[in-house]
Amino acid sequence: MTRKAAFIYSDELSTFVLPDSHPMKPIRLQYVYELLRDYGIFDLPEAALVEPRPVTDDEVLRFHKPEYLEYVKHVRTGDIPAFGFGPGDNPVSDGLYGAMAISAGGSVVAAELLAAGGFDRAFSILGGLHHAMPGHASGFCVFNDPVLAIQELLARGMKVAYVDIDCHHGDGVQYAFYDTDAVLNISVHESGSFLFPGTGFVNETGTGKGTGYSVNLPLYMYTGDEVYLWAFREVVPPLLEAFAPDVVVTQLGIDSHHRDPITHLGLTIQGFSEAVSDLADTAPKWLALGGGGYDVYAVARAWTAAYAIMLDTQLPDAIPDAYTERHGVTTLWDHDDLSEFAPHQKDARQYAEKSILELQREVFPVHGLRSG
Ligand code: OKP
Ligand code: ZN
Repeated sequence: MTRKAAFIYSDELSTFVLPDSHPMKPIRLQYVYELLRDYGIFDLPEAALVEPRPVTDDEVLRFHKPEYLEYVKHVRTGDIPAFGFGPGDNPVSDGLYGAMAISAGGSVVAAELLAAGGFDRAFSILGGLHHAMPGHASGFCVFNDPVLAIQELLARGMKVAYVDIDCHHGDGVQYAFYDTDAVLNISVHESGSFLFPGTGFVNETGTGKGTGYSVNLPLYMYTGDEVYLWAFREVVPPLLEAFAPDVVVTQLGIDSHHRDPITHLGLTIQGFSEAVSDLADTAPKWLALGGGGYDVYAVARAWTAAYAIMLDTQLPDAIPDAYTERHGVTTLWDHDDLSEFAPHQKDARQYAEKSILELQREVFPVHGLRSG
């Protein structure tokens, strides 16, 4: 059965300006849209392009502090930085609020479409800003749209699981739901021992009635497809099946790609897509968000592949000529030589195995699963 899948997109965020030295390249979003368009995917009857709207103050205030919202709304280039802003990861600029309001609004629109019933699947590549905290910006993230989208779904009576496969730990989302069993929150990421934000260890399992509802699967540097998919499959599908959500919210950061300039995992577009297909299989309704990804063509190819999975359609490996002429990329899948990662896979497997065993011991029993 093919199901209607919304794609939420506007140019407004792609043209947001950050310093050239900043790893986040907003133009990557336009490259995703163009690749999907050139593949002709929006011509499929199940595909629907939907415009985002700015998030409202009330929606933002479900998670963020009023004084933080006021600051973000009025800040201008050259103002005194506060609330986590400053030179480096989170610079302030004119146009910051407008862009961030669209980013977060896209995710809330996606939640509304799923709750309203016309769509089973929705993808907002504008969002996935999982590090934002109630009162401060962090790691390129201003408004925590995954939290705002989850809040919207909860408010409409849906049972929600969140799965974050960005290379970085989804610390802001974990913070939001750390003490509740209303949301199952799973993050698979490069270990905080090697990467920002330095959290997301296996022993962070939640508190009070939330114990066992925050799940972290940290991985060793250089972890490649095979070890990644083995670890992912040991942990994610069993927990999702046991929790039995109405809707799965996924953060699909592709900074786990072997070419990503700021991280160290060794995934390919194929490996990423297999994990995404598994998520599709376990999600009755599916709200997908973007996230990290600092190799712009890895982003374009990965999120094109992800939207094709949402539509249950296959794309040819050869990228349409018009796109290749403009951008130089030729294939959807990776065909790179990954031999430099091979010597590390033994360590990667051992590291993952330790995480898996600990999760099976500490978290699985909470969900009625065998303790390994
Ligand atoms: C955002 B997302 C030290 C460098 C930290 C922040 C990386 C944010 C990644 N100041 N850089 O999860 O892809
Ligand atoms: Zn990331």
